[in-house]
Amino acid sequence: GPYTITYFAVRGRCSALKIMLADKGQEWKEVVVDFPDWMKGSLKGTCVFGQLPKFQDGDLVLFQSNAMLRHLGRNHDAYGHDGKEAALIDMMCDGVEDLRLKYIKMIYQEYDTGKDAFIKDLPNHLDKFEAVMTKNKTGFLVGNKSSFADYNLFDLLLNLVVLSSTCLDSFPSLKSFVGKMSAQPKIKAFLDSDAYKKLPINGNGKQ
Ligand code: GSH
Repeated sequence: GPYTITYFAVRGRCSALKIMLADKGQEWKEVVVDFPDWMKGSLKGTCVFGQLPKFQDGDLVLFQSNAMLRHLGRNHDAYGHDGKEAALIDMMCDGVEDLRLKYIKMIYQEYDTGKDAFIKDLPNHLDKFEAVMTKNKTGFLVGNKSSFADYNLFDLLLNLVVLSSTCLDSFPSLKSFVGKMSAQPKIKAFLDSDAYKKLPINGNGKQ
């Protein structure tokens, strides 16, 4: 395929888009950057916001993982049927981003002191996604097929289940969503692959 992903050797902010690419039957190249090399600064200096991931689609170069998801949504028919669905998909993706940022902050800045409080507060965030998923009835957040927001939510939920194995037990729609997404043959093959399994979720080894 025309896609190249440049990132550190973690799942992190590339996992959702790789799951999406896998489900869409796409191939991609990967450039893995090790942290000592990154610290030298020459690649960082070429990144629009000084950070990875970097995503290339031919001569288009993108930074910001959610912009990458949106681009793939446009390219692979995962951005709703019309402008209204697209707006709702954007909204849900931003909601996923809010929760992902809380997760990342806890993992990198306050794992030892904040993990228990994060898990305790998690239902107050998951119930919002549960309500949307239950109301929509199709097994997806918006409309009747998977959008980039679904892949983003799915990836985050996989991380949250690693953090707290029971966190979805009181959210049947989310639990069924994770079960169904995980069982999609192309997604399952990707999640079972060494390429996926060998990568830690986060760069500091915490999960
Ligand atoms: N909002 C950005 C996105 O979604 O892509 C966040 C990117 C980000 O936080 N990148 C981190 C990074 O490049 C790794 S996940 N850290 C190294 C650095 O800042 O020098």
